[in-house]
Amino acid sequence: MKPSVISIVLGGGRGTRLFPLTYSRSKPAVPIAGKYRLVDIPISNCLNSGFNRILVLTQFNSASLNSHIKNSYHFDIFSRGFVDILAAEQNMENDQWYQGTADAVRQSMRHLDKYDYDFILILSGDQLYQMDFREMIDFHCKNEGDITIATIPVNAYDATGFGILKSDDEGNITSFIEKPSSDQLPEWKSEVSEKSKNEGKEYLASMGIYVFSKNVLKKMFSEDPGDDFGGELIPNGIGKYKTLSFQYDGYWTDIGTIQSFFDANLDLTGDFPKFNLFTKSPIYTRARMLPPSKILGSYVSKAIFGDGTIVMADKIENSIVGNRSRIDKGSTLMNTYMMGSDYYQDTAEIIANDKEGRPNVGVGKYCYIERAILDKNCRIGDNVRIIGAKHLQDGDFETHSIKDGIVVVKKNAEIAPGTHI
Ligand code: ADQ
Ligand code: ADP
Repeated sequence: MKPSVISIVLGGGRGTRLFPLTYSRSKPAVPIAGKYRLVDIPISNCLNSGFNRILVLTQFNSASLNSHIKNSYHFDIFSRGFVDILAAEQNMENDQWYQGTADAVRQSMRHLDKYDYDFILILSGDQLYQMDFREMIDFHCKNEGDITIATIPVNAYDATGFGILKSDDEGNITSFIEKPSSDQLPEWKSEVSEKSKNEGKEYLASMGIYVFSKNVLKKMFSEDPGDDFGGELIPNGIGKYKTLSFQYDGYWTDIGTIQSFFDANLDLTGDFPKFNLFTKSPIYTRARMLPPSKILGSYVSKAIFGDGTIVMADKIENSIVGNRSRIDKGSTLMNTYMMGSDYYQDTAEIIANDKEGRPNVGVGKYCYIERAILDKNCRIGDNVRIIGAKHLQDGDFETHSIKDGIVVVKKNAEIAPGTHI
């Protein structure tokens, strides 16, 4: 019999490490790969696994996430599927926002009571990976788990940013520590495969992907007032509940920082990207009915183009050019993620801007842009140079921020002609 599953995507974190991309939109709504949003990844994984009842929990800047979900995920009336947003809300018993991941799910439980389900699959809203969750649920059922955590080997550098665990030969998790300090690390090494060992990945990390049997989760919530899964409920439950490690060996990355977001996106432009967009399991997103992309006389290598772009540039290399992007002649984009635009300007608008010397939406003439992220609807004037570099100091300015040596031009920003950043 098919297991009865409800999936919950945790999309409520403030996403401060992704500022300025998350300044006016929630983290799951951040555009990736030129045409998708972060939230499309966990939702597509669920749909491709055959689980079509999905709730997205959110609380910050939910407007653009709401419109994306509403416009993207429609189900016919016979499938009984849905992707719904549950925004933090006040009610008679509670006037607080979600205090953490567990609290967000705890507060949402009353909305789940109207559904039939045996298992809850809890997912993060900020990770890039392709996973068949059926295998994880089967593993949970076959081994009669109360809780199953998806795990992956990581190196010592990354280990301090994750929940780290140890398990016995049968895959039972015997201990768990959330974000250990580097001094604590040596005692948290695990037996891993020869391949992982050779790559220096000797710590078993929680991927923040959990399966709970329904009654177990309800019991845990009634016993443990903790707000977070990683910091409280999971470690407190070890020994009390059968907690299993489901080891995953595919590509998985957490995209919580500008650096990891930038790397994960640009990796897609390579010969053999770690995340494969071209698979039989589609990544769903909003169908936009845009025209095909048009490229006029540009040298292009290792680049991904969204739909409806108009590119007259000299050179586009190692870059992503998002939906509706317009790049004028003589310009170069290197190692850059241009998110694109929400709209096209009409000819009258372009002529008026040219007359007034106001940059048009997109990248103007003879610009050089390297190691940058251009958020949506940017207006980059002619002869602008934007060059990110590792040695640059972090900073936040009116039109852009610098983080990890990457220049992030803010949404709707206007960069005057001739500016050098
Ligand atoms: P973190 O990623 O640090 O660690 P957290 O920042 O709490 O955990 O975020 C997990 C997910 O929940 C994110 O998608 C975030 O947006 C969302 N979230 C955070 N606070 C929320 C709130 N109040 N309401 C709703 N959603 C919220 C977690 C685990 C680690 C594990 C890593 C793997 O705690 O053990 O190793 O994930 O990435
Ligand atoms: P983000 O992608 O940054 O999260 P939103 O989803 O809030 O932003 O905005 C995208 C939507 O807004 C698009 O669907 C587009 O139709 C609309 N939009 C935004 N700016 C304009 C504009 N100046 N003219 C027309 N439509 C716009």
